Amino acid sequence: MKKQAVALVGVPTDIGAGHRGASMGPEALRVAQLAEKLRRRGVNVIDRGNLHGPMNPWQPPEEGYRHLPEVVAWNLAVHVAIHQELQAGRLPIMLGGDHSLAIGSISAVARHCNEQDRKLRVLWLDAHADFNTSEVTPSGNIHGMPVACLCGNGPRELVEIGDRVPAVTPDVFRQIGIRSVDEGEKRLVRQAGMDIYDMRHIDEVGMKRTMEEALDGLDENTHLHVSFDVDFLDPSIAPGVGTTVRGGPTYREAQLCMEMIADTGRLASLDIVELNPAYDKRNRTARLAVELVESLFGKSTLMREPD
Ligand code: 4U7
Ligand code: MN
Ligand code: MN
Ligand code: MN
Repeated sequence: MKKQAVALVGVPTDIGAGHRGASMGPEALRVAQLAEKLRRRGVNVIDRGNLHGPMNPWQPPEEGYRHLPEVVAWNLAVHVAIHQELQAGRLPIMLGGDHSLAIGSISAVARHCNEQDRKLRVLWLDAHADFNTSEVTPSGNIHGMPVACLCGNGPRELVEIGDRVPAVTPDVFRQIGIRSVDEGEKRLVRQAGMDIYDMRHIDEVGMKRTMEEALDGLDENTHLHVSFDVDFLDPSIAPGVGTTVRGGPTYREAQLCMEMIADTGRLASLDIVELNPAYDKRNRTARLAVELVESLFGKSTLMREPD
């Protein structure tokens, strides 16, 4: 059987973020040779180029949301592009862009799973739970709301992207690396019963057991989506993000996390989001992200040949 092709879809916008610059993420990942490095591993990579959408008007929030119409426009484009790649049998990698774009990508993945009668598991690698709503958000930035929107808690225009409302239920998520949850957000996360492996959990039981728990119950009919917010990583190794939170996974913990996901053989779609080259140093965070994605695609420290 021919190996599944990977499609890179660039989404150059920072429309949902609180800092400008994540719009440069796709190009930074290309400069760090994401496609070339995966090809070297025997992966067939097609770079679809970038999607297009509205400029960032840099306005204050209105009724609890910043740039809602623009966030909707970008996410509709993401939904269509990602669903198309999945339908064609490819493994899409969305190159963000800020994390609000996960509404478009994960709603497309959920729709594909419904059509194919597959189960969905989403690993949300992030410092943040991204479960805010317009009532509780301290910022109005929609990149702090995608998980809530996907679960049906958000503005109609975003909640209705996809084939059903809500696009997913909270039980599909496993959130890993969490260390910054806002006061009102904490209550919502508890109410929804979100499965959260926060940094304290990782400190106490280690990354190995954490990942065994987060990956438990996958079977041959499960579509595994990874939503990789680069601020998941400790800022000492990954300074190139807008919203740094200290106390994140180390280099080795992050590698083990990716390696254990690769070992499941279930990875079927991926977001790489929140990379902000304006905060980076010599593109080192992009290069680290690429290195971790290589592990996600099966690169291991033992010098095995690509299979
Ligand atoms: B990211 C924040 F207040 N929670 O809602 C908010 F701390 O996609 C940050 O995870 C959100 O990077 C971060 O504005 C969103 C804040
Ligand atoms: Mn995030
Ligand atoms: Mn984050
Ligand atoms: Mn961020």
